[in-house]
Amino acid sequence: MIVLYVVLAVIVVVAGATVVVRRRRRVRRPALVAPPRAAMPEVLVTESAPMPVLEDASLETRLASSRGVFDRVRSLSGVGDVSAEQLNVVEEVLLRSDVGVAMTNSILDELRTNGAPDGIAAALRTILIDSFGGDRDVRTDADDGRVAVWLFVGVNGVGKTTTIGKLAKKYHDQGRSVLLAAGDTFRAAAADQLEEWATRSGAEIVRAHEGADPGSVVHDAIGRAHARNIGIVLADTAGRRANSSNLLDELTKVRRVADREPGEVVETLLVLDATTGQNALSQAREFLAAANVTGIVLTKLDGTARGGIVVAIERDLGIPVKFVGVGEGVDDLIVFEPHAFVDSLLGA
Ligand SMILES: Nc1nc2c(ncn2[C@@H]2O[C@H](COP(=O)(O)OP(=O)(O)OP(=O)(O)O)[C@@H](O)[C@H]2O)c(=O)[nH]1
Ligand SMILES: [Mg+2]
Repeated sequence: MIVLYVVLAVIVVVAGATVVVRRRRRVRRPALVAPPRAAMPEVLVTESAPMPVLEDASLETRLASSRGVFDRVRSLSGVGDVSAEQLNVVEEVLLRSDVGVAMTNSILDELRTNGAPDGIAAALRTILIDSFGGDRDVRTDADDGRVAVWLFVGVNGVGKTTTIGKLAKKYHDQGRSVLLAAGDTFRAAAADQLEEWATRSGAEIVRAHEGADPGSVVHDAIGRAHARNIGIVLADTAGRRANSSNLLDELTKVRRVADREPGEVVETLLVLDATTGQNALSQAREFLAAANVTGIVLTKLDGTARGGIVVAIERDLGIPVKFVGVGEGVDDLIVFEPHAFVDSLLGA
């Protein structure tokens, strides 16, 4: 009998324990499942929201050489008055990055006068951002019934054709129809190169034989765009001629043709190669005198430590930098944005 009681007691205890365990399991299960479910919306939001951050990060990587020059400024500590020693570092860094003597001196004056209440990198960041003008919008639409024409001008090798290819892709991807005009008839390979970009980007192209009149090519391109209801013509031009006045005369003629109805030149973009530093500025002055430039495209910013040239260009020429090239790939052209640019040099 005693044995029977003991066996019954053991059965009751084991069954009770199993219920407790089961209950515990049943109670625990939803708790294990719930956290990931609750976290889902947060994950989705962070996945879809951070595009600008990613862009900034990639800009910083592309501008690594220029950022490297600013390492010494970023590591300067201290707030309040800026010491002579610190000013020397800032001066050296700005000159090395090709900000230019005049702009460097005015920045040093400002640091001396206002000090650096939040640190030197922060003070320099504010001064550089403030040095940029506000209006850098690009016009993509012409007046009613007319075709918007963008002319790309600049000396040979700066990146005109490549920039046109990148923009054609960008606008094509946005659903706009684009036509490329092979206005560089100086050598046959120029039109071939543009045609490759047309194929890659899905844009149409009008080209002619080597030595053809560039004005006629642009005229035909506008006519075709108008007939086909294509809103924008990106016109390439030659970067070389026997001499520079010859080149500029030709550009003036092309411009005149392009601005005749149904065409309307809404942007004339001077393409400059950032790796040539201050030389780009003297080149630019020649073009500005002749070509009614509305904006600068600064290419090859990825391959140079002289990123400060952007600051010098805007200050000295008074023309906005509208796009910067940061690589040879089709997506390596970005709309220039002063905050993102300065942060890529001086951001933590
Ligand atoms: N790294 C880098 N290379 C670039 C960039 N833009 C253009 N290039 C390169 O620069 C070289 C010259 O570019 P092109 O587009 O042919 O220059 P272009 O002004 O049309 O030259 P011409 O037709 O001779 O007047 C090419 O090898 C391009 O790949 C850029 O932003 N970054
Ligand atoms: Mg070219």
